[in-house]
Amino acid sequence: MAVVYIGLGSNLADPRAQVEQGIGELAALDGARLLACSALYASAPVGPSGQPDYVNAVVALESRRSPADLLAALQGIERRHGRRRDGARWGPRTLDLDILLYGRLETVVPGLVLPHPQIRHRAFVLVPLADIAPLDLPVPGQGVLGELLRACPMQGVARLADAPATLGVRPASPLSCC
Ligand code: A4P
Ligand code: MG
Repeated sequence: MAVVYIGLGSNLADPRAQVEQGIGELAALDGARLLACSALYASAPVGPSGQPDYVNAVVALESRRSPADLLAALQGIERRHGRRRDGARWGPRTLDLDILLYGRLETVVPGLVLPHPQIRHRAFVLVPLADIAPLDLPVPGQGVLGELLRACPMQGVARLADAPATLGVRPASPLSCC
């Protein structure tokens, strides 16, 4: 059993609805239990210019699935949201689900890097992560959440809405475990 943090992002086809539905689908995953959900944030695109702004959020799950099995489940959800992978790197997408942290696991295998290597560069990840994780959360190989947050430019990240109310989790309550 591990506490897993998953980042959600969308900037196509009603991004807020994509993210809210994605959170609901993560909450319903077999072998996982939703522990906490951040607020929803609007953010300026990191990557190619000329694409719409994003909606981002982060959830914490307690997972009995292996990292590879969880990634496969996330990619299944992305596909059901019409995600296509034929565009530019960091280009627009209906729904992106990244495993940010899987407990304290550090691994690099084909198709999976943990922790996600871009966490420290991404305010759209760090800000919602800090809604639901303690500031002393270790991000193996990168630092501690609070330090990463202080060092990262805010990149136009702005709170958009509370976590979806139907989930039955507290919206902005840092977990005491990691
Ligand atoms: N992969 C490896 N490690 C992981 C992991 N920890 N979690 C592999 C998820 N996937 C992982 O991902 C490419 C490959 O990464 C997959 O085949 C998977 O096996 P992808 O989702 O197909 O493509 P991607 O998302 O474009 O790649 P990448 O490098 O993960 O991009 P990011 O970091 O997700 O960035 N700007 C704002 N404001 N908000 C955003 O949400 N997102 C991106 C995408 C760019 N700019 C953004 C946002
Ligand atoms: Mg991705």
